[in-house]
Amino acid sequence: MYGNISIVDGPTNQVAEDPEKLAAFEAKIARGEKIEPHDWMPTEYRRQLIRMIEQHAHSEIIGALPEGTWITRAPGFKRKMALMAKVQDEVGHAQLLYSAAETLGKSREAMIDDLLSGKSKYSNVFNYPAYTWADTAIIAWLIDASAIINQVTNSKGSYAPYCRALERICMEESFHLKYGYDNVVTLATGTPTQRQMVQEALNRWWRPIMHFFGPPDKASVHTEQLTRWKVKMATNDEMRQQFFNQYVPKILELGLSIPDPELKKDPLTGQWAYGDPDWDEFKRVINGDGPCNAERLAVRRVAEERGRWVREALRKADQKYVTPLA
Ligand code: BYC
Repeated sequence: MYGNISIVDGPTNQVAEDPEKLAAFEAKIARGEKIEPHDWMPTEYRRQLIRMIEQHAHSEIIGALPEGTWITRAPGFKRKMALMAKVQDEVGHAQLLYSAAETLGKSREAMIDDLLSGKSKYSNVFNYPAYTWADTAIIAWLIDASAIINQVTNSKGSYAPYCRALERICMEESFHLKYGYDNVVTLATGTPTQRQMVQEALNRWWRPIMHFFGPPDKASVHTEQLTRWKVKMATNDEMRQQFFNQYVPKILELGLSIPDPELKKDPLTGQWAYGDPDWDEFKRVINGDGPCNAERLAVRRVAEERGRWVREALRKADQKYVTPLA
């Protein structure tokens, strides 16, 4: 129970909804209209949105960590400034997304508790280490590119607060993409050692980036329901294909190679075929057993503990402000 709204964990297809209200809701979505927080919505729509937006918010704050560790080691003052601004943006995105999820009735405290206890998921990609500066370049270029594909698509969706947050996030992400591309181009056109560094980083991140878009459509649990309700505006495989179409040519143009011997475009269908990116690894990582899962959550727990006094001070100041003096 969150506030006075009951949210059931686990599949809730069994919840009996008022058929008239459900039909009106679905007709509204079919007409392309947006749903606002005060509108009637099925319990399952609410639950799914909380799940997805909350995971997205967690991904932003955890996603600040791999790049964040490079702030003190960035090559040069300008790049340090740019990286600091990017990391700050990512944390700001989490703020926007937690606020959007709160409109559905789950408190921010409950969301953070679920992240720290391991109950809530966050994006697989942030459970891998950033060994070199080149890793941060690949993250800022190709992970932000993947995020933009996902977010621009879903910003046309049905839940208005999520769409508004995504629109703003995408504007900032487009700067990140340029920053990441600039870093990759610098390394790819630099010394042989720099070229090797960026190629090795690409080799490390390629598989996690394939996983970023979610499991293949045939294995996706939520896509059917979420596309029907226009929460997801494309399937996982469609977004992955869009990434191939847009970014494979750009990667090859830089003289880098893609670590998948089976990757090829079918000239007739225009679809990219690719090798199995090891979906077992994906499952392990999203269920808590990736190279950095424990470390990422441990860092967040320390941050939560260190920030406790600030939250308490703010809460007390707030109470003092609203409680009339005796
Ligand atoms: N990672 O039925 P499916 C950023 C889970 S941050 C982890 O296809 P759905 C950035 C899925 O949750 C931006 N888990 O799911 C920040 C489900 O498990 P549960 C991050 C994943 O929801 C800092 C199960 O697998 N973007 O850009 O229909 C620095 C079955 O999957 C993943 C977002 O968060 C994954 N990759 O579709 C730099 C986008 N994929 O919940 C950059 C928002 C799947 O049943 N999320 N799972 O236990 C989405 O768009 C959708 O949730 C997904 C998955 C496309 C990811």
